[in-house]
Amino acid sequence: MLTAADLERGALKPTWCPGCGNFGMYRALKEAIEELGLAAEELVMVWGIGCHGNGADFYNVQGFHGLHGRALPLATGIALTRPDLTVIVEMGDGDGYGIGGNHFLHSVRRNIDLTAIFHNNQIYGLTTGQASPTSDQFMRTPSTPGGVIEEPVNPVGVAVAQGATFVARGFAGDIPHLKELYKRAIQHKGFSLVDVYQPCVTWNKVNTFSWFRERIYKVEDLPDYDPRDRTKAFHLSMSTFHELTCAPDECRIPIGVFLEDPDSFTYQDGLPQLDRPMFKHAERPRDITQALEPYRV
Ligand SMILES: Cc1ncc(C[n+]2csc(CCOP(=O)(O)OP(=O)(O)O)c2C)c(N)n1
Ligand code: SF4
Repeated sequence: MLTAADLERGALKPTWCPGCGNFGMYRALKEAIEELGLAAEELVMVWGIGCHGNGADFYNVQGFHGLHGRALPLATGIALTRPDLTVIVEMGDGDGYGIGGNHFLHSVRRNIDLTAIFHNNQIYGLTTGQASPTSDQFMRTPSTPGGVIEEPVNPVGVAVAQGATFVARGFAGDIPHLKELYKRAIQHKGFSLVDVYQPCVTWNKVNTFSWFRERIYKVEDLPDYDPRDRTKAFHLSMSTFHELTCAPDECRIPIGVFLEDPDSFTYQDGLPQLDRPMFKHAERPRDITQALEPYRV
């Protein structure tokens, strides 16, 4: 079984800026994997491109560092050929909701059995602070000096409306809560979205740790909390407006599991040929020593 320490790559330590929200997400995920008792050969991770994607260097797992926005198609291929594995995908908001937005939409409606974790820092971190699809309206950034004009993407609302079977939102500043979200998401059968508010301390000076702490509350503390109620989940997803001028008592940001359908029909369920994982259909491994002989130096 993997321990949190096993998941670290020894001397190769994360190079994220000191204080970056990625550290909290890193710790929460390592602990979630340990507490779920996953073995190294049962787990595969896929990353998109961005500061979050540098996690590919820091996790000691079987994994794939994909192209910008293309982590979900790669993960889909893995999940379909190896339905026996636990597949975890990490993406950024620019990566997954921007350039990869179409893949996000279709992965949700297909209900591919995997866990998608979005590092939502509401900015392009790696490319030095341009506006992303989840940047607040009117936010000034190097690419929007007059302020963002358009409405941000509402990933939780999109996923709920598109028939997602597990939708959660976490906060990188609440590691114990985030770890529990990760565990539930990984155990869910079907596509699991965990959108995580991950403060970028270098480029987003508005949506900071303290900004979130003043506004966040947990959906499970609501008196009528029922994660099976899609209509309520959608209403909840709409109460996330957090314009820059909004005072803490005027805008409250819910975190937690918005939606969970424990009896979901996955894409894999619709493919009876996956009863036997595809790799088991392949030929037995062959000895390629002879084929390599001409290249020996
Ligand atoms: C096809 C393509 N377009 C643009 C880029 C440049 N690029 C690299 S990272 C990045 C933004 C990453 O932002 P985000 O996904 O929000 O992740 P973060 O760095 O904030 O974790 C961009 C635009 C690229 N690598 N590939
Ligand atoms: S630029 Fe932002 S997201 Fe990237 S490592 Fe630094 S603080 Fe984190």
